[in-house]
Formats: sequence, C-alpha cells, structure tokens
Amino acid sequence: ATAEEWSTRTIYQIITDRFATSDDAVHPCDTNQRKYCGGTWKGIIRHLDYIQNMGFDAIWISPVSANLEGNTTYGEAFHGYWTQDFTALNSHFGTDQDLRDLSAALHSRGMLLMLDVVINHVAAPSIPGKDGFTLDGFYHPFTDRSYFHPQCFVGDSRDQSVIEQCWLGDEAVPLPDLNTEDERVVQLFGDWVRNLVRQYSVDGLRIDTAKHIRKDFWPGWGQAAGVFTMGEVLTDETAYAAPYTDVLDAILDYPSYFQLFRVFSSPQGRFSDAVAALQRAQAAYRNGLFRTGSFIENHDQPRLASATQDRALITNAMVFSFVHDGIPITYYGSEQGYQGGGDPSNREALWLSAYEEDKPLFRLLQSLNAARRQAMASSPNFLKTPMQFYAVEEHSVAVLKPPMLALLTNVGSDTSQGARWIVPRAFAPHALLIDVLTCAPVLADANGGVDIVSQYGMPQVRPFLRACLVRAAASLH
Ligand code: ABC
Ligand code: CA
Repeated sequence: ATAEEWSTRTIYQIITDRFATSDDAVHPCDTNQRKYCGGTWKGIIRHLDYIQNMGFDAIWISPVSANLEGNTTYGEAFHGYWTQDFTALNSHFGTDQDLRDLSAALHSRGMLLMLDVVINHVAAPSIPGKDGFTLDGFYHPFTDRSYFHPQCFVGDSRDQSVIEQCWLGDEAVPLPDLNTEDERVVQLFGDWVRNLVRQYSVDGLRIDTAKHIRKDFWPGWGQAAGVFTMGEVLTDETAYAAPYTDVLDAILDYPSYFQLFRVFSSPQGRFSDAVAALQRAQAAYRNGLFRTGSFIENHDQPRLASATQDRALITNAMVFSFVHDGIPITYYGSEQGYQGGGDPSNREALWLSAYEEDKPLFRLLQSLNAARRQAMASSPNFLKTPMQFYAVEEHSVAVLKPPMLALLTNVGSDTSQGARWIVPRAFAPHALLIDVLTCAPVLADANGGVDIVSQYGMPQVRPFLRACLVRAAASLH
C-alpha cells in the first residue's frame, strides 16, 4: 500500500512472540528471562477480532527472518531483531504458510500488514575470533566477512560515519554491520525486499535502525520495496531526524515522543516544550507530521503506565495520538493497562490478560478509533489539515484539527487545580459539539469559539460530529 493509504490507518504494534499462542495455551512468560514465550503468526490470526474490535485497521509485527538460536547474555532472539538467515523465516513464529495466512486474513478484513525489517546488521553469538566464532559461513546470503564492515562498536559516538559503519551491540552480543556501501549488498537487499513484499503481500515496512545506514541507500531500496516505508531514527533531535523524511516515506517521530512522554507521564512536564517539538517537526519534516508514526510507547521504551498510574494522564496521552496529523500507533498491552518498564519488562505476554475487552482503556481506544474514522468520513480535509495549537499553557493545550478539538491537560486527577481552554473561532457560530468521551453536548459561541473548564484532569475531545453515537453502538456490541 502507498503512503497515502497508510495515512488513513491506525496501527496496533505487536511483538509476535508475546501476543498470542497458536492454540491459546497460556504459557508462563517471565519477561526478565528474555526467552521465547510461544507467540506465533497463527496466534495473531486467532485474535484479529480483538484488534479489529478496538478499531485498528493495520498491524505491525516483529521481524520475520530466521534469527540466532540458543541463549546469549541477553537471552534468546524472541524479539526477532537478531537475524542469521535472511532467506528463511523464524520457525518459532510459524511456517511460510502461516505468514501467508496471516496476510490473507488481514486483507480479507480490510486490514494492512506492516513488517519490521532489519537490514543494518545481523547478530553474533560472540565477537569474531572468540569461542571459535567467525563471520565466514555463518550468515545467509552474506556468506563471508567481505560483506561486512570491519569490527568497531558504535557505542555512544556522535560521528555519523561511525554510526553508519561500525557495529551496534557489544562484545556480549555483537551486531555485525552489513557493508551497505558494497554494491553486492545493495543488490542482495533490493532483491530480498522485493521478494519479501511479493511473497507475503506485505503492505508496509517499519525499518529498524534507519539512521545506521547511509541516507542515499534508502531511495533505491524503497523503490525495490514498492510499499510504504517508515524508518526508526532513534534521536531526540528534530534537525537530525528531518533529512530521513527526504529519503523514506516517513519516520517514527521520536523527537516529539521524548517531549510527549515527559508531558504525559507527570504533571511536571510542560506542554509548551511538547508543542514546540511538534511544531519543529511540522516545519522540518518533508510532509510535516503527516504520515509520521505517532506513538507514546513501543518495545524499546518504558510503558507510560510504568511512569504514572494516573488514569487521567494516560487518557490524555491516548487522546492526543488520535488527534495527531500522523499515523497513530498503539503498542499492544496498553489497552490492558500493562505497566512494564524498559526493555525487557515492556514485552509482557498478552495472553496473561485473557484478552479482556471490557476494560476502560480498550473502550477508550475503541472510541478514539471511531472518532478518528468519523472525522475522516465527515471532513475530507481532516487528514490534510495540520493540527494547530491554541491556549498553550504549561499544563494544558487545545489541539484543533477540524472537526476534532482535543482539550488536553496534565494536571492529573489528583489535584484541585483545573484547566481552562479558550479557543476562538474554531467552529461555525453556535455549532453543536459533542464530547467523544463523555457524550456531553456543548454549544460554540456566536463566533464559533469555545471556553471550557476541565474536571478531574480528564481530556475532552469535541468534534462537531456524532462520534458519540458510534461509541454508544460500539459499547452495545
Ligand atoms: C539487548 C537487551 C538490552 C540491552 C542491550 C545491550 O541488548 O535486551 O536490555 O541493554 C534488539 C532487541 C533488544 C536488544 C538489542 C541489542 O536488539 O529488541 O532487546 O537489546 O541486541 C532498534 C529496535 C530494537 C532492536 C534493535 C536491534 C534496534 O527498535 O528493538 O533491539 O536490531 C540504538 C539504535 C536503534 C535501536 C536501539 C536499540 O539502539 O539507534 O535503532 N533500536 C541513544 C542513541 C540511539 C540508541 C539508543 C539506545 O541510545 O542515540 O541510537 O538506539 O541505545 C535519550 C535516550 C537515549 C537515546 C537518545 C537519542 O535520547 O536516553 O537512549 O538514544 O534521551
Ligand atoms: Ca550500518
């Protein structure tokens, strides 16, 4: 699918090993062990109703290539980022047929499949020369050391040539870096991705470690892929991330993430900082924030609920992601209130939740997906209108993306401090607005402005449409 098609979607991010087992067996799963827990592609197929009921119409799953087997200092390759053989699938996740079935099952529901792909590196059980390990003959199709950059570790270097040509990982689990300057490697990866996309009817790609490969590698490779590409550029600097939006369809918006996490994880965070970051991104990225991946959690970062238990803050964070210009991405488990901290604690098994749908955050995501869909349907310009920020205060902000208006605050539920949003001329005079979360009606004033005071730190979403009815229908169901 194209970037255009993806921009209408919302994505549910899955760690394949941790989402669902093939037969719904409830395997124990201690995240600290960093071992395979038994999740599979078949398991995902069994629980597509769960994802679709929440309102998502796309999923992003773990890398699918065959990984290093056995244990390491950092456990097993359950996350899928430790490729050994690009020409084979990770058999822990299922068979070739299972992956095709998953793709077909998604498509028959009108959903899209995004694969995570790792082409910067492979993984090694040891540094070359130690414990009898050698790069020669260990990997496919990169059969000998001539396909790799010489060993040196990226560490915390800020030198871009080191970032691109040295190795990630460390001496315990090195990630040998492929020589993506070598034409043979360029050719092999072009063929590889073309086949991968075709074989499994893949709709989009999340590109791991995009900043660790030279920028001019990406356009040709993206052309070979022929589908939407979204790069992971892990940085907190907008100016560093921006050039990657010229060579890929989109990036995951990490620079804004860091500010948003700060604001939504504590009443100490300031909206002025977050808004500044978002506006920098709107100005610096090739398509502004359109098509960027917007997220507050993923498998590398601590879950929001590990930093705050305040339902009001968490609700505000979720709301924002759905009023965003970009593509909202929700990390599996947040709907169940999962609270894991950083890697590996944030990779909990979802089957331990019993996939309970009658949960407040599950319902919230349902409402927000429905509201976003209604906004798109009722207003053809919704996706093309950049969000605008009004009434920016340290602890509150109004985000207007017509017909949606999100009134956000991080004062939290534990305070007598209120928030007040005054937004002039946002709607038609005397327009009837309905809060998506509470169904409460509000009338805009004679100039189409609103003046609203918050209760208990909860956000308000007031689109001029009947999202409320959609929600009522969804909760009957
Ligand atoms: C394993 C263990 C970890 C252990 C680590 C050494 O080894 O599980 O507990 O600490 C996969 C697995 C991981 C595994 C790694 C390494 O492989 O999922 O569990 O960790 O073996 C991608 C994926 C990620 C994946 C890989 C590797 C890459 O999303 O899941 O990890 O294929 C760099 C890369 C980034 C990469 C990340 C893990 O490492 O750029 O693409 N993610 C700074 C640097 C970043 C760096 C980051 C983390 O540190 O600028 O380049 O990311 O090391 C500050 C933050 C900083 C941050 C800056 C920008 O902002 O505090 O951390 O970035 O505020
Ligand atoms: Ca590299």
